[in-house]
Amino acid sequence: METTLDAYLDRAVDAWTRGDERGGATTTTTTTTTTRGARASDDGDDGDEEEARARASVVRDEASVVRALARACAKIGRVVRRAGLSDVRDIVEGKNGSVNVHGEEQAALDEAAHAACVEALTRDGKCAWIASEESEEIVRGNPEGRLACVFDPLDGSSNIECGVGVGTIFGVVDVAAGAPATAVYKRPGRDMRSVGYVLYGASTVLVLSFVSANAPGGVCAFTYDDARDAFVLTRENVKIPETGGVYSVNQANQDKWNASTRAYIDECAATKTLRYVGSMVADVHRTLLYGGTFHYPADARNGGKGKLRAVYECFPMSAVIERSGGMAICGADMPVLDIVPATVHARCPIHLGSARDVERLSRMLAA
Ligand code: FBP
Repeated sequence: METTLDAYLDRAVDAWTRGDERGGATTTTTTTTTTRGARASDDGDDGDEEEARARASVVRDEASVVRALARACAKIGRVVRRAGLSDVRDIVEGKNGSVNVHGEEQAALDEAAHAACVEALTRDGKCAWIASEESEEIVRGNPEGRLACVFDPLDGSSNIECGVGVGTIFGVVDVAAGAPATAVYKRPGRDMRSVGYVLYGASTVLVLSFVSANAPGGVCAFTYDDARDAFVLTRENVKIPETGGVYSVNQANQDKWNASTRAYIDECAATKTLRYVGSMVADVHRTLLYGGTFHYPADARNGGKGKLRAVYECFPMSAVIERSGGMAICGADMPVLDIVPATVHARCPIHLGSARDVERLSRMLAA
């Protein structure tokens, strides 16, 4: 019997409620630990139990957020597969009129994907804050919410017209009751709880690490089944190979990189195969399954920070890769997940992939 995403999340929430995952869990529930932890010492077991119940209820909320995002992504997948057909806009926004096939349609789909995610998360009501690449400001959700969701609604959208894989990238963090919008990003990426992405490619695939590295089945992949309008579990405990024969980078930028980055990529060029789609989700998904590395190095642009956004592109992807046994750095011995961004749209360099390959780069960057 195939396991749907819904059944998987029910199972995961049960495991949390039973406490199966709590032993090694790394997540901090800012809404409870600080306030209740202190009391635990006084009330003994009662305190612990209450805290456990609070954690489990946050995990239930989180399952609801992941379900809402999956519904939005299933909708986005149906539209992306029809990209180019005149009714695309009608499906999503009921608008028709003055867009040409290229740029604007692209813009319309970015906006449409953004709106689909915000609408689903707002209707779900579990998020206090919603941060998107397509919105300058962080959107206020339910002030009672104990979670916040960050996402890039349609990553790689410049590839839609030519039918290359694009995706949605997302991450969830917990926030204390009444916390300001800055609580969403003024913290290390390691605070990310559920992370993942949806690839709209040959098939629509959701890769999910639920709550923490200790989730049932670890990093899982679900394939969208049109007939059942459901994501079906197709891979569990996804582990990135220790090393790989592929490297992925926009080599056209090499004149903008520092010498050690160039030296590493030159070494790859001499010993490995280059694969670069130019859509982060597609390039990272291939790297996760086949091994190797993906890079968007620091370069002279954007104040030396490179191109990709820390909070809703690099953090979720780095967490997926780390939880599958790989590594993600932004400099020598500098894990991406240790960065604390200054703004929600801050950029950061990224080198992720097979541990042995990224370790080699880290040593070269340190030299
Ligand atoms: P968007 O999120 O704005 O689409 O940009 C991100 C992205 O398209 C990534 O998916 C991809 O890895 C990168 O930019 C490609 O950049 P470049 O064209 O400079 O190689």
